[in-house]
Amino acid sequence: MSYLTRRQVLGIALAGLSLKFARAADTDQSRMIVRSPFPTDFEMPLDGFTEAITPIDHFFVRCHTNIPKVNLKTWSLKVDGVVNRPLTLTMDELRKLPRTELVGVLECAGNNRAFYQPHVAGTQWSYGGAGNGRWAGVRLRDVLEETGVKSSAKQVLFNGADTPLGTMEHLRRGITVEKALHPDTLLAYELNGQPLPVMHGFPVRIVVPGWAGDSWIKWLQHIEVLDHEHDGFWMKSAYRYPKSTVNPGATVNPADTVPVTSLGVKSVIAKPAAGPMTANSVTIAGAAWSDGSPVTGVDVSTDGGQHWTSATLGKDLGRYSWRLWEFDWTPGPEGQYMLMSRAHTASGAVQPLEQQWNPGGYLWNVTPRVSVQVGPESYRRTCFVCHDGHMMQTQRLTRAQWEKEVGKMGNWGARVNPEDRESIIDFLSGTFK
Ligand SMILES: Nc1nc2c(c(=O)[nH]1)N[C@H]1C(S)=C(S)[C@@H](COP(=O)(O)O)O[C@H]1N2
Ligand SMILES: [Mo]
Repeated sequence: MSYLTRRQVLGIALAGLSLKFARAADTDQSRMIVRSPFPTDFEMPLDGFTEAITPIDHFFVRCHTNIPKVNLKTWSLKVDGVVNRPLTLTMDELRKLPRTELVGVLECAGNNRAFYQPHVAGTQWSYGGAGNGRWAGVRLRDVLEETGVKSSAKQVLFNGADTPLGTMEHLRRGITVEKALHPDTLLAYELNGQPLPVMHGFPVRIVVPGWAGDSWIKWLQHIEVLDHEHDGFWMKSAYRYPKSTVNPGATVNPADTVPVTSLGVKSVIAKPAAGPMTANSVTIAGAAWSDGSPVTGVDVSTDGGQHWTSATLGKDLGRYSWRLWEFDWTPGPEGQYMLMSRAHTASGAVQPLEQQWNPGGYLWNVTPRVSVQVGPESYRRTCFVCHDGHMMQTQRLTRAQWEKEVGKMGNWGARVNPEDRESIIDFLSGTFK
């Protein structure tokens, strides 16, 4: 009998893990925040908002139930309802229609839900329930025109291949006929130049640019044109937003709500992180998007909203895309600084300074606030010669230990001016303790 070495055991365990991931995921879980292993909800980390296009292995995932494996050989897309000529399309037939593409933000309606006060039940997304993809496929309009939509049509309902769990109703979401016939609403079969990944709806999903993710049905297999508004659970009870302002924590009568549709204007600060500044200067950076009205500017404040300065915008990838922005900042004297960003659009929409609470925790888009602490000039000019601030940030030392440490650094060659010593130790021992 032979025993496995630790290395062998580890190797087998890792092989098992990667096998499992290969089966379950197109997404590299190691880069994602797992909000729920099942049903699968993976969040993009904050640094994803510095990427112009979100790579597939960085793209958030939101599933209500299982992830179906669709077999293209047996798959087809049925289109019926109040149409003159119901249709069934294979992938080959779909691909023969004119191909079109756009870059667009997919954002979960419940993104940032974790920030609502009072708290709201549901997936506790921080910022990363959003991604910016290059979607390619055909116009939904082209398919609907082939079927001939009757004038009585009101809503277009989408049905995916995932199956309900327990006694829940099958997830079906509808969009207005107007949005369905909009030339930018797509039946997408590609993301970032690749066949749509399984997790993101292979073989076809609906892309409803400017609208929240709940309308972007994945694993599409049936499109039904209705002459009424679908009154299933997922339209009637879920994904609804109050028609008017409600008090935080209030219960809202369903009659006073409407379905979630458009996203609001929003910017996100990807860096720096909140906490002590780790360098003398920093590029404040992030992304900004809206409901499809072009983002025309992002203003940045470093003093809690008293003064605003325009950030530099990155490349314009189209009106549904997010736009990267950045702002170089060298802080003034020691102290606490509140960084904020505020996007505005061509239609005159401005990112709000206060968030409206709502019972579903949807459509969070308030100006982000990141509080950073700037050390005294003495600390910055002495310690940042050799360190970025991360080394100091990971220490938990008493004042006596910090005194010793500063002495040790002096022995290693750091130039610590005698008149700076006290203020450096004050800051270190008051901050990293
Ligand atoms: N068939 C189906 N489509 C779906 C969902 C789902 O659970 N099943 N989730 C929706 C929600 S709530 C969101 S936010 C997006 C997430 O898309 P992603 O997983 O590609 O990021 O898909 C939408 N489409
Ligand atoms: Mo969502």
